[in-house]
Amino acid sequence: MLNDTIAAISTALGEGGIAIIRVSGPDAFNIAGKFLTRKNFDSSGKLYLTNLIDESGNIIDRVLAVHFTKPKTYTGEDICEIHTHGGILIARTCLELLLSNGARLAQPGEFTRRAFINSRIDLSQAEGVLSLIKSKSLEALHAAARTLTGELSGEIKHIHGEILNIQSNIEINLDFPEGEAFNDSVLPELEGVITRLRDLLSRCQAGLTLQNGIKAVIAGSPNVGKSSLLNALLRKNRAIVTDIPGTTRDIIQEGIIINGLPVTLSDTAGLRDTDNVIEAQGVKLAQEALTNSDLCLYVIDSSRGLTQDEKNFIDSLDSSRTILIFNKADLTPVTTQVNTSCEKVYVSAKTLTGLDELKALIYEKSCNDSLLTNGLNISAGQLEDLRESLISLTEARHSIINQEGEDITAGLINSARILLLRVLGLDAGDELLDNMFNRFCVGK
Ligand SMILES: Nc1nc2c(ncn2[C@@H]2O[C@H](COP(=O)(O)OP(=O)(O)OP(=O)(O)O)[C@@H](O)[C@H]2O)c(=O)[nH]1
Ligand SMILES: [Mg+2]
Repeated sequence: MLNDTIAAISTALGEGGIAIIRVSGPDAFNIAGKFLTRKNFDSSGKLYLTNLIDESGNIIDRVLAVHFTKPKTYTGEDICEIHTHGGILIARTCLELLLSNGARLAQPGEFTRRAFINSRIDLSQAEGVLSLIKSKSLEALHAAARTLTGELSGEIKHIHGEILNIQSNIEINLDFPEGEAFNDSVLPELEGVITRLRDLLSRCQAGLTLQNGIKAVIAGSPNVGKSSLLNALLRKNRAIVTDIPGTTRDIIQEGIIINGLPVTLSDTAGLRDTDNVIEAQGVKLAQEALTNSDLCLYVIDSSRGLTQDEKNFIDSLDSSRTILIFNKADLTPVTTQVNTSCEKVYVSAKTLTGLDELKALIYEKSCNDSLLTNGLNISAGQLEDLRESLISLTEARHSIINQEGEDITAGLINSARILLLRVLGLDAGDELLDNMFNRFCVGK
């Protein structure tokens, strides 16, 4: 596979200042060279001004071209980049010339996949590249950059080294069972590794939250001010507001960023039994959205007090994922007792009071502040491997305490170690790699 030379347009398609066509592989210089009038690219990494010509020698564009000589390149192979003037036709023509002269169109993420195969980066750094491109906030960008620069791999390698130590201590004991009881020294070491891996997992969890954001659904009875609240949080009139109960039918989704955390807000139809077919569909959609949400923003009209239906509904909600919002705080409140451990906040969508407190609560409920600023990027699959690794280590700890036998402990520790290698991509099968790199765009 690596004997061939790949090419793709690496910049976004469309009209822009410049477009970059990238060619990587053993024949990169030869293939690209056929269409560049300049023959001398002595300095690796230096941009040269030259003409881009077609097979008949017609000038297509005046371009900048650069050779990156292997092995210290993005992919670890020879790379030629041609920087054309931005324009779909120029970039496409250039790419077609390369493809009809020996290059193959790169698959999504294939340049980065080659970087991984040629050991220029490990799998967690590849994830960092992807996250960097997809980041929606500065904080998410920082988390991706920390991963890309190897902070995550460094920590995993460190933990892997410690596990390897423990494993060899246990295995020595398997070979010389008459020696000292191994658990005296191994147990505290293992506990240290468990703590370290748990911390790392929290940082990765925070990174994933930063990258994917959270889904918050605004729900509640009709007319309590859900749509008004959406508009207030967005600071624009996105949803229709009237004093007629049952105004909102479809789900209205908009994104906001709270301290770097992307939050998708969904305004939904007021929850009630209704004979109106359209409204009933809206209510069904609202219920589905709630099931799939990370956070429920349950709105109550504080000037009206709670109905029995509302009390029952609140009882059914998971308090760790719910914020009770007493809206219309500008009006005289009617106090009703609610026995719930849900966080509560008073707001007025009309006078825009209490919105900062609400935002702070949304943020607090979704992530831990210090972890968020230390977030590391990882894919959901890699996070799962880290989690499994932690479970194996915890089981190994139990097996030592319960004296289940050194071979069982050694087996569990070995599984934990192999899972860490998978995160780095050192034990990755083709399927894992396909899953990983298919999420990239062509040209990356
Ligand atoms: N005084 C006051 N009125 C509000 C406030 N928020 C909303 N309202 C009014 O309450 C009425 C209903 O507002 P909506 O935002 O449409 O309520 P909703 O919950 O989306 O209603 P449905 O879509 O029908 O479920 C409108 O007349 C709003 O002007 C508030 O904070 N204070
Ligand atoms: Mg509404």
